[in-house]
Amino acid sequence: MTIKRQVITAAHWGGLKVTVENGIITRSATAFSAEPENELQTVVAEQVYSPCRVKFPMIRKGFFEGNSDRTLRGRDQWIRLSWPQALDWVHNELTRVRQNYGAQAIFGGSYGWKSSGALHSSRTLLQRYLNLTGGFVNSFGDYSTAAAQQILPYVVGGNEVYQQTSTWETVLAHSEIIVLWGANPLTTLRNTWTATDQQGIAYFRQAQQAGKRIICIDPVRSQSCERLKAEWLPIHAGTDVALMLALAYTLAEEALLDRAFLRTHTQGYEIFESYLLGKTDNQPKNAQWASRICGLPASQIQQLARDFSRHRTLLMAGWGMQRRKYGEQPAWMLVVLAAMLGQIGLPGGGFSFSHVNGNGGVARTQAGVLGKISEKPTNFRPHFTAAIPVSRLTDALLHPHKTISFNGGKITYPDIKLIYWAGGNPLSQQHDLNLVARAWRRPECIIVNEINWTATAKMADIVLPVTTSFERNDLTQSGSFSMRHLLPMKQAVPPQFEAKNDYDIFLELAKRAGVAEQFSEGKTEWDWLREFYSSLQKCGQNLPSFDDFWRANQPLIFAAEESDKHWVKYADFRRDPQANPLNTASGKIEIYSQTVAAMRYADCPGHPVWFEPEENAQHGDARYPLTLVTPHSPYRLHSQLAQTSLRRHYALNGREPAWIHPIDAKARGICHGDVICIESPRGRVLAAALVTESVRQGVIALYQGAWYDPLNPGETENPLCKNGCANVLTPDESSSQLSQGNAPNGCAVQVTKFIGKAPEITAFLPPDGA
Ligand SMILES: Nc1nc2c(c(=O)[nH]1)N[C@H]1C(S)=C(S)[C@@H](COP(=O)(O)OP(=O)(O)OC[C@H]3O[C@@H](n4cnc5c(=O)[nH]c(N)nc54)[C@H](O)[C@@H]3O)O[C@H]1N2
Ligand SMILES: Nc1nc2c(c(=O)[nH]1)N[C@H]1C(S)=C(S)[C@@H](COP(=O)(O)OP(=O)(O)OC[C@H]3O[C@@H](n4cnc5c(=O)[nH]c(N)nc54)[C@H](O)[C@@H]3O)O[C@H]1N2
Ligand SMILES: [Mo]
Repeated sequence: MTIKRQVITAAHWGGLKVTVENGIITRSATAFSAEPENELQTVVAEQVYSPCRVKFPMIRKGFFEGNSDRTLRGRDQWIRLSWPQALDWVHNELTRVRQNYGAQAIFGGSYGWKSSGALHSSRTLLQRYLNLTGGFVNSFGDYSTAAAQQILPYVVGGNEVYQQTSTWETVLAHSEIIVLWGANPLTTLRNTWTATDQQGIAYFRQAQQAGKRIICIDPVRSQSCERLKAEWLPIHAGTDVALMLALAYTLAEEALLDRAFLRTHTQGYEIFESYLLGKTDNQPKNAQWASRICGLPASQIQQLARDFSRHRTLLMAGWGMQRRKYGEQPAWMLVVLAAMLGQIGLPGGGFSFSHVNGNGGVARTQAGVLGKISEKPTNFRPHFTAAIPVSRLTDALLHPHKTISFNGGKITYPDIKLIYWAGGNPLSQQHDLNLVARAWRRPECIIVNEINWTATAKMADIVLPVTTSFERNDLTQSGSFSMRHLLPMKQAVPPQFEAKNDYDIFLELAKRAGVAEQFSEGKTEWDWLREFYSSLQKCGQNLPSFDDFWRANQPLIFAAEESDKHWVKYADFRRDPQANPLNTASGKIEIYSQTVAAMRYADCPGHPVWFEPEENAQHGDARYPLTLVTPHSPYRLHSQLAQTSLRRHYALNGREPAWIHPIDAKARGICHGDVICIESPRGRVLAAALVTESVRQGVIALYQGAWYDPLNPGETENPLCKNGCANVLTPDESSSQLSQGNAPNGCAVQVTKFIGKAPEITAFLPPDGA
C-alpha cells in the first residue's frame, strides 16, 4: 500500500505543494490553484536526490596532510571525515586564525541567495556564530543593484530598487505606454528573495490584454518581449544613457518638456541642460548623435519622445543595465527623463525600479512582517566590525591593505586568511572567475557549507554537507512588498545522507567555542518558529494559533485594503513638494547633486552623463569586436537548479546556449548548434551557438548562472571553461568610485567556431574521492 501525503513549503520560486509517497518525494507543484506556470517549482525531488549533493563532511587531502600548495584547490583528492572530526577541524582552524591574525583575517561576508526561510538562513547563522566568537569581516551591498542603490538616494531620496512602487491598479487604470527598459519581468518575477507571489506576472498579462502599448528596450528580444507581444527596440548594449539623453534632447528641442514641473519639483536642470544641448562639450545630445551610438534610427528616437510626452508613460527599469561600468548613469538619467516628461506622481506615469523585480506594485496587505533569526543575538554588541563592498572581495584578497574610494569616503582592505562561505556560489557568480580562482589561493583556509558540489565547494579545503529546505522546518512570507502569503515550510523528508541544517552546524561549532547558550538563546527550532509567528500575531492580525496553522498545512492568504490599492508613488510630493519634501539634499528631485559633485569622481560627476564604454567595438581592442550581456535565465536562479532537468528547456546540444545574430554567425562560419568558443581578454568558454534574430547584431547573450567548469584547473592561469560560465569572460572591474559595484554586463568578446572534439562537461560530477 502506498502511503501518500502532501506538504506545503516554499522556495524563492514560490509556494510549493510537495507529494511524498512512502517517504520519497515524487512530485512538486505550486501551492496555489491559479498561478502563472513556473517550471522551477517542479523539480524538488531532483534537488533532494541529486547526484551533485555533498553527502558527507569532506576535507581536501593536501590540506589534511599539511601540503602548502594551494593550487591543489579545485583539483585535489577529497577525504571523508566524521561529523565530530570535521567540526573539530573547523573549530581549530577558526581558533588558529583568530589567535594568529585577529578578526580582521576572517571573511564571513558570504554573499548569496541561499534558500528561503526565516530560521535556516545560512549567511545569518554563520555571521551569528562569527559575531559570538570574536567578529569577522563582512561585506555590504549586493550583486543585484549596487550602482542604482547608491546613486538613487541622492536623486530621489530612496534606493527605489527595494521599495514599493505605484500599485498595479493605478497602472492598469492609467498607463498608456509601459516601457520595459532593460527589463524581463516574466522571467525575473519567477523568483524573489523570500518567495515570489508571481502576482506581477499576472498583472503584466492583464496590461497586455488591456491593449496597452508595451515597449522593450533591450539588446535581446526577451521572454517578456515575446510573450507580451511587445514592441522590441533592439538597442546596442550599454548605450541606454545615449538614448535617454536623445529623448531628453528631443523634449527640449520640441518644447515638449514640463518646465513647470522642473521648476517646482527638481533641482539643477539648467546645469544639466547646458550639457544636454552641448554648451559644455560642443556635442548636442540629439537623436542623430545617439542613433550612431545606440543603433536605433534617429526618427524613431524622436517619435518615441513625442509618444512618451503625449501619453501617460511609465518607464519601468530593470537592473541589468546598471550592472555595468558607470551603472549609476542609466539609473539617474532615467529619473531625469521622467522628470522632464513631468508625469512623476501622476497615476500611471513616471518611473519605477521595482515593478519588474520583487513584485513591486502588488498592493501591500495587512499581514505585517514575520520575525527572523538575526546575526546578532538579543542585546549582543559585536566586539569587532568591518566590511568591504561585496564585489571587491577578489581585489581585497589580491591587494590586502589597499585603500579604495567609496561613496565619498575611503575603505582599507583587510588581510584575509580564512574564508567561510554558507549560501552562495562565488566561484560561478562573481566576475573574472579565473582571477577569482587565483585570488582564492591567498587564504590559508576556505570552509564551505553546501548542498551541492558547486565550483565553490570544489575550491574549498573543508566542505560540510547541508540540507535542502525540503529537509527541515521553517516559515516564510511571499511577496517582497505585498506580504501576501504566510507559508509553512514543512519538512518533506528527513536529511539526506549525512547532511545537517546550517543552524545545527553552527550550534555545534558554538558549543566548541563555549557560546552555545548565546547562539540558541536557549531556544529549539520550534521555539524560534513560534516566536517568528507571534511577531505577525502582534501586528494586530487575528491569526490561528501556531499549532493550528502548522497542522492545517496551508498557506495563510492576506488581502490588501481597498485604499492601499490606489497608492501612487510621489503623489504627495507632486501635490505639495514643500509639505512633502523628498529625502534629498534639496527636498526635490536632484537632476544635479551638489553632494555627488563634491566627491569629485571622474567616473560619477554631479549630473548624469554619457560615458563611452571602454570595451567596445569602435575604440576597444579589435580582437574582441562583440559585446556580451549576461541575462538571468528563466529556468534557474543564478546557479541554483542548473543541475536539474530544467536544462532541457535551454541547453543546445547539451551546452549552454549563446545567442548570436545570423549575420555575426555567418561572418564566422558558425551554424546553429555548433560548439563555439567565446573569448574575452580574461578567458575562454565553450557554448553552443543559438543563431537567432532575437539578439541585436554585435551582441552575444549568455545566461549567467552556468557552473564554472575549468579544464585542468590549477595547472594553467586561464583555464577554458567547458560549461559556458559567463563569468570567466566578465571583468572584475568596479562600477565607479561612488558605488564600487560589480560590472559584468557589456564586456568585449570574440566568438569562433570550436574545431575538434569538445571536452565533456564535468561541472555536475562530484570531485575525486567524494
Ligand atoms: N555575469 C553575471 N554574473 C552575475 C549576475 C549577472 O547578471 N551576470 N548577477 C549577479 C546577481 S544579481 C546575484 S544576486 C548573484 C547571485 O549569486 P549567488 O547568490 O552566489 O548565486 P546562487 O546560485 O543563488 O548561489 C546560492 C548557493 O547557495 C546554496 N544554498 C542554497 N540553500 C542553502 C542553504 O540552506 N545552506 C547553504 N549553506 N547553502 C545553500 C546553493 O546550493 C547555491 O550554491 O550573481 C551575480 N552574478
Ligand atoms: N528566473 C530568474 N529570476 C530571477 C533571477 C534569476 O536568476 N532567474 N535572479 C533574481 C535576482 S538576484 C535579480 S538581481 C534579478 C535580476 O533582474 P535584472 O537585473 O532586471 O535581470 P537581467 O536579466 O540581468 O536584465 C534584464 C534585461 O536587461 C537586458 N540588458 C542587459 N544589458 C542591457 C543594456 O545595456 N541595456 C538594456 N536596455 N538592456 C540590457 C537583458 O538582456 C535582460 O533582458 O532577477 C531576480 N529574478
Ligand atoms: Mo541579484
